[in-house]
Amino acid sequence: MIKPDGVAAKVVGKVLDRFEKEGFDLVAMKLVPPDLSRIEAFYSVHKGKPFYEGLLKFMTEGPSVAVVWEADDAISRTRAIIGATNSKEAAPGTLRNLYGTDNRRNLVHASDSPESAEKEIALLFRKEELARSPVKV
Ligand code: FUP
Repeated sequence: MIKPDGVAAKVVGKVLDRFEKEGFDLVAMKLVPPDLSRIEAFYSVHKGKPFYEGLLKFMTEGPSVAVVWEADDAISRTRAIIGATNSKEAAPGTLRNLYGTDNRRNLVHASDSPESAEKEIALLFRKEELARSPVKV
């Protein structure tokens, strides 16, 4: 997911380009209007944490771009491409290092396990919107 800061900064193309260059296959993509209840469901695992309210406020600032990619070892490779959660600590050349700002405004979200990918994809896409189905929705 390219978060509202990435859309506002007009770096959507740069993020997509990076994944395409890594050989990831596009499965689904769309611009998602900010919708509080969906974002609450998306981040339900963080409910009650000190940063939760700020995270919701940021994620409802504007639209995000939801993308489903397919690749071998997609989850670990994506972590390496995007860098650490805190953009200030993300390794040089990672997307968050290049285009993120801090711990909250960190450009992208990436699923951290097949189970969270399944849940997150189901929150954002109908089954018919997936060009291939890497996970059951
Ligand atoms: P990540 O898996 O890298 O997206 O990071 P987490 O799942 O740990 O955190 C989810 C989101 O919560 C982060 F992308 C940004 C936000 N967050 C904060 O705003 N402050 C924090 O201290 C930690 C996370």
